[in-house]
Amino acid sequence: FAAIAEPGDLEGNELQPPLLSQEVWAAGVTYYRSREARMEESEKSGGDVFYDKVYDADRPELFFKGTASRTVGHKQKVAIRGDSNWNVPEPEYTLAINSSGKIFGYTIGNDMSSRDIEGANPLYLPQAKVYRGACALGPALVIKDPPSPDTAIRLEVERGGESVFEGETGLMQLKRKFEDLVAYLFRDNVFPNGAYLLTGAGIVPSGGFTLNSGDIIRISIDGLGTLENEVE
Ligand code: DO4
Ligand code: MG
Repeated sequence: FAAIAEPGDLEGNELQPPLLSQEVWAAGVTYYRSREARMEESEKSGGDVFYDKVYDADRPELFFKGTASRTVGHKQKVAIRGDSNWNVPEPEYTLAINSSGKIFGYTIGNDMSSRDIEGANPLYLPQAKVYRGACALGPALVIKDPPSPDTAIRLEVERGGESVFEGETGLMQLKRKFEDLVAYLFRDNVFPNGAYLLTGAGIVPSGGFTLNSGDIIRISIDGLGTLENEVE
Protein backbone atom coordinates (compact mmCIF):
# COMPACT_ATOMS: atom_id res chain seq x y z
CA PHE A 1 0.00 0.00 0.00
CA ALA A 2 1.01 3.63 -0.18
CA ALA A 3 1.44 6.27 2.52
CA ILE A 4 1.82 9.60 0.78
CA ALA A 5 1.35 13.33 1.12
CA GLU A 6 -0.66 13.77 -2.10
CA PRO A 7 -2.87 11.13 -3.72
CA GLY A 8 -3.01 11.16 -7.52
CA ASP A 9 -0.56 9.19 -9.64
CA LEU A 10 -1.29 5.91 -7.90
CA GLU A 11 -4.97 5.80 -8.72
CA GLY A 12 -4.60 4.00 -12.06
CA ASN A 13 -3.36 0.86 -10.28
CA GLU A 14 -4.91 -1.77 -8.06
CA LEU A 15 -3.62 -1.21 -4.52
CA GLN A 16 -3.71 -3.16 -1.28
CA PRO A 17 -5.65 -1.42 1.50
CA PRO A 18 -3.35 0.68 3.75
CA LEU A 19 -3.88 -1.84 6.51
CA LEU A 20 -1.89 -4.52 8.31
CA SER A 21 -2.99 -5.63 11.77
CA GLN A 22 -5.13 -2.63 12.76
CA GLU A 23 -8.81 -3.12 13.52
CA VAL A 24 -11.27 -1.10 11.47
CA TRP A 25 -14.12 0.60 13.35
CA ALA A 26 -16.90 2.89 12.19
CA ALA A 27 -19.11 5.61 13.60
CA GLY A 28 -22.79 5.70 12.68
CA VAL A 29 -25.58 8.26 12.44
CA THR A 30 -23.14 11.17 12.51
CA TYR A 31 -24.94 12.98 9.67
CA TYR A 32 -28.62 14.00 9.60
CA ARG A 33 -29.08 12.11 6.31
CA SER A 34 -28.04 8.83 7.94
CA ARG A 35 -30.42 9.41 10.86
CA GLU A 36 -33.25 9.99 8.37
CA ALA A 37 -32.43 6.95 6.20
CA ARG A 38 -32.00 4.62 9.19
CA MET A 39 -35.24 5.76 10.78
CA GLU A 40 -37.10 5.03 7.53
CA GLU A 41 -35.58 1.57 7.03
CA SER A 42 -36.24 0.45 10.61
CA GLU A 43 -39.67 2.01 11.19
CA LYS A 44 -41.57 -1.27 10.72
CA SER A 45 -39.34 -3.14 13.18
CA GLY A 46 -39.69 -0.37 15.78
CA GLY A 47 -35.92 0.24 15.61
CA ASP A 48 -36.28 3.83 14.36
CA VAL A 49 -36.31 5.30 17.87
CA PHE A 50 -32.76 4.08 18.53
CA TYR A 51 -31.34 5.94 15.53
CA ASP A 52 -33.20 9.09 16.52
CA LYS A 53 -31.82 8.91 20.07
CA VAL A 54 -28.22 8.18 19.11
CA TYR A 55 -28.05 11.16 16.74
CA ASP A 56 -28.55 13.51 19.72
CA ALA A 57 -26.84 11.49 22.45
CA ASP A 58 -23.42 12.37 23.90
CA ARG A 59 -22.17 8.84 23.26
CA PRO A 60 -21.80 8.15 19.53
CA GLU A 61 -22.63 4.90 17.79
CA LEU A 62 -19.32 3.07 17.23
CA PHE A 63 -19.16 -0.40 15.75
CA PHE A 64 -16.51 -2.89 14.76
CA LYS A 65 -16.23 -2.94 10.95
CA GLY A 66 -13.50 -5.39 10.13
CA THR A 67 -9.93 -6.52 9.82
CA ALA A 68 -7.46 -6.77 6.95
CA SER A 69 -8.95 -10.09 5.85
CA ARG A 70 -12.35 -8.47 5.21
CA THR A 71 -11.04 -5.21 3.74
CA VAL A 72 -10.10 -4.46 0.15
CA GLY A 73 -8.04 -1.67 -1.42
CA HIS A 74 -8.39 0.62 -4.45
CA LYS A 75 -9.63 -1.21 -7.57
CA GLN A 76 -10.16 -4.45 -5.65
CA LYS A 77 -13.67 -5.91 -5.44
CA VAL A 78 -16.13 -5.21 -2.64
CA ALA A 79 -18.87 -7.75 -1.99
CA ILE A 80 -22.59 -7.82 -1.28
CA ARG A 81 -24.10 -10.49 0.94
CA GLY A 82 -25.88 -13.42 -0.69
CA ASP A 83 -28.68 -13.23 1.89
CA SER A 84 -29.48 -9.54 1.35
CA ASN A 85 -31.51 -7.77 -1.33
CA TRP A 86 -30.73 -4.15 -0.42
CA ASN A 87 -27.11 -3.08 -0.43
CA VAL A 88 -25.48 0.33 -0.56
CA PRO A 89 -22.01 1.85 -0.42
CA GLU A 90 -21.32 4.44 2.28
CA PRO A 91 -18.60 7.03 1.53
CA GLU A 92 -16.81 7.98 4.74
CA TYR A 93 -13.92 10.23 5.74
CA THR A 94 -11.59 7.85 7.58
CA LEU A 95 -9.05 8.45 10.35
CA ALA A 96 -5.78 6.58 10.85
CA ILE A 97 -5.09 6.46 14.59
CA ASN A 98 -1.96 5.30 16.40
CA SER A 99 -1.91 3.11 19.53
CA SER A 100 -1.94 6.24 21.75
CA GLY A 101 -5.14 7.53 20.18
CA LYS A 102 -3.50 10.22 18.03
CA ILE A 103 -4.88 10.83 14.53
CA PHE A 104 -1.87 10.78 12.19
CA GLY A 105 -3.41 10.35 8.73
CA TYR A 106 -6.51 10.03 6.63
CA THR A 107 -7.98 7.84 3.91
CA ILE A 108 -11.30 7.11 2.21
CA GLY A 109 -13.55 4.34 3.57
CA ASN A 110 -16.49 2.54 1.99
CA ASP A 111 -18.76 1.10 4.71
CA MET A 112 -20.74 -1.38 2.58
CA SER A 113 -24.09 -1.99 4.27
CA SER A 114 -26.95 -4.48 3.91
CA ARG A 115 -29.85 -2.22 4.71
CA ASP A 116 -32.61 -4.85 4.76
CA ILE A 117 -30.70 -6.80 7.42
CA GLU A 118 -29.99 -3.80 9.68
CA GLY A 119 -33.56 -2.51 9.08
CA ALA A 120 -35.12 -5.82 10.16
CA ASN A 121 -33.65 -5.46 13.65
CA PRO A 122 -30.90 -3.15 15.00
CA LEU A 123 -29.38 -6.20 16.73
CA TYR A 124 -28.52 -7.54 13.28
CA LEU A 125 -26.15 -4.61 12.66
CA PRO A 126 -22.93 -6.68 12.87
CA GLN A 127 -24.27 -9.00 10.14
CA ALA A 128 -25.24 -6.04 7.95
CA LYS A 129 -21.81 -4.49 8.35
CA VAL A 130 -19.13 -7.14 8.86
CA TYR A 131 -18.57 -9.77 6.18
CA ARG A 132 -15.97 -10.68 3.57
CA GLY A 133 -15.41 -7.68 1.28
CA ALA A 134 -17.61 -5.33 3.35
CA CYS A 135 -15.02 -2.58 3.67
CA ALA A 136 -12.78 -0.74 1.24
CA LEU A 137 -9.97 1.63 2.26
CA GLY A 138 -7.70 3.72 0.06
CA PRO A 139 -6.42 4.64 -2.41
CA ALA A 140 -3.67 5.63 0.04
CA LEU A 141 -2.98 6.64 3.61
CA VAL A 142 -2.49 10.40 3.36
CA ILE A 143 -0.38 12.12 6.00
CA LYS A 144 -1.56 15.71 6.16
CA ASP A 145 -3.04 18.44 8.30
CA PRO A 146 -6.65 18.03 9.47
CA PRO A 147 -9.15 18.72 6.67
CA SER A 148 -11.04 21.98 6.39
CA PRO A 149 -14.80 21.93 7.07
CA ASP A 150 -15.55 22.73 3.42
CA THR A 151 -14.07 19.37 2.33
CA ALA A 152 -16.43 17.73 -0.18
CA ILE A 153 -17.30 14.01 -0.24
CA ARG A 154 -18.74 12.63 -3.48
CA LEU A 155 -20.21 9.25 -4.41
CA GLU A 156 -20.89 7.92 -7.86
CA VAL A 157 -22.14 4.48 -8.93
CA GLU A 158 -21.69 3.46 -12.56
CA ARG A 159 -23.62 0.59 -14.14
CA GLY A 160 -23.00 -0.56 -17.71
CA GLY A 161 -21.15 2.67 -18.52
CA GLU A 162 -23.91 4.94 -17.17
CA SER A 163 -24.07 6.81 -13.91
CA VAL A 164 -26.98 5.41 -11.82
CA PHE A 165 -26.32 7.31 -8.59
CA GLU A 166 -24.54 10.55 -7.76
CA GLY A 167 -24.46 12.34 -4.44
CA GLU A 168 -22.41 14.92 -2.60
CA THR A 169 -22.01 16.00 1.00
CA GLY A 170 -19.30 17.72 3.02
CA LEU A 171 -17.55 17.59 6.37
CA MET A 172 -19.55 20.67 7.33
CA GLN A 173 -22.55 18.30 7.75
CA LEU A 174 -20.69 15.98 10.15
CA LYS A 175 -22.30 16.41 13.58
CA ARG A 176 -19.37 15.17 15.68
CA LYS A 177 -15.72 16.14 16.03
CA PHE A 178 -13.07 13.62 14.95
CA GLU A 179 -11.36 13.96 18.36
CA ASP A 180 -14.59 13.17 20.24
CA LEU A 181 -15.20 10.04 18.16
CA VAL A 182 -11.62 8.88 18.78
CA ALA A 183 -11.87 9.64 22.52
CA TYR A 184 -14.96 7.44 22.80
CA LEU A 185 -13.32 4.68 20.76
CA PHE A 186 -10.27 4.64 23.06
CA ARG A 187 -12.24 4.83 26.34
CA ASP A 188 -11.21 1.77 28.34
CA ASN A 189 -10.05 0.07 25.18
CA VAL A 190 -6.70 -0.90 23.68
CA PHE A 191 -5.50 -0.82 20.09
CA PRO A 192 -1.90 -2.06 20.27
CA ASN A 193 -1.53 -1.76 16.48
CA GLY A 194 -3.62 1.38 16.06
CA ALA A 195 -6.97 1.56 14.34
CA TYR A 196 -8.90 3.04 11.44
CA LEU A 197 -12.16 4.82 12.19
CA LEU A 198 -14.71 5.56 9.45
CA THR A 199 -16.59 8.65 10.56
CA GLY A 200 -20.06 7.97 9.14
CA ALA A 201 -22.00 8.51 5.93
CA GLY A 202 -23.64 11.75 4.84
CA ILE A 203 -24.79 10.24 1.56
CA VAL A 204 -27.16 7.26 1.75
CA PRO A 205 -28.95 6.37 -1.50
CA SER A 206 -32.72 6.35 -1.09
CA GLY A 207 -34.95 3.28 -0.79
CA GLY A 208 -35.23 2.41 -4.49
CA PHE A 209 -31.49 1.98 -5.00
CA THR A 210 -29.53 -1.23 -4.48
CA LEU A 211 -26.09 -2.23 -5.76
CA ASN A 212 -25.74 -4.90 -8.45
CA SER A 213 -22.83 -7.14 -9.25
CA GLY A 214 -20.56 -5.32 -11.74
CA ASP A 215 -21.38 -1.82 -10.48
CA ILE A 216 -18.40 0.51 -10.13
CA ILE A 217 -18.39 2.60 -6.94
CA ARG A 218 -16.30 5.80 -6.89
CA ILE A 219 -15.82 7.83 -3.74
CA SER A 220 -13.91 11.10 -4.13
CA ILE A 221 -12.84 13.25 -1.20
CA ASP A 222 -10.94 16.54 -1.46
CA GLY A 223 -7.30 15.92 -0.55
CA LEU A 224 -7.66 12.12 -0.38
CA GLY A 225 -8.24 11.18 -4.03
CA THR A 226 -10.72 8.68 -5.44
CA LEU A 227 -11.38 5.18 -4.13
CA GLU A 228 -12.82 2.94 -6.84
CA ASN A 229 -14.22 -0.56 -6.36
CA GLU A 230 -16.27 -2.89 -8.49
CA VAL A 231 -18.98 -4.98 -6.85
CA GLU A 232 -18.07 -8.69 -7.05
O1 DO4 B 1 -26.45 2.25 12.61
C1 DO4 B 1 -26.35 2.02 11.46
C2 DO4 B 1 -25.18 2.34 10.64
C3 DO4 B 1 -24.89 3.78 10.51
C4 DO4 B 1 -23.78 4.06 9.60
O2 DO4 B 1 -23.04 3.20 9.15
C5 DO4 B 1 -23.53 5.45 9.17
O3 DO4 B 1 -24.26 6.36 9.59
O4 DO4 B 1 -22.59 5.68 8.41
MG1 MG C 1 -21.57 3.98 7.70
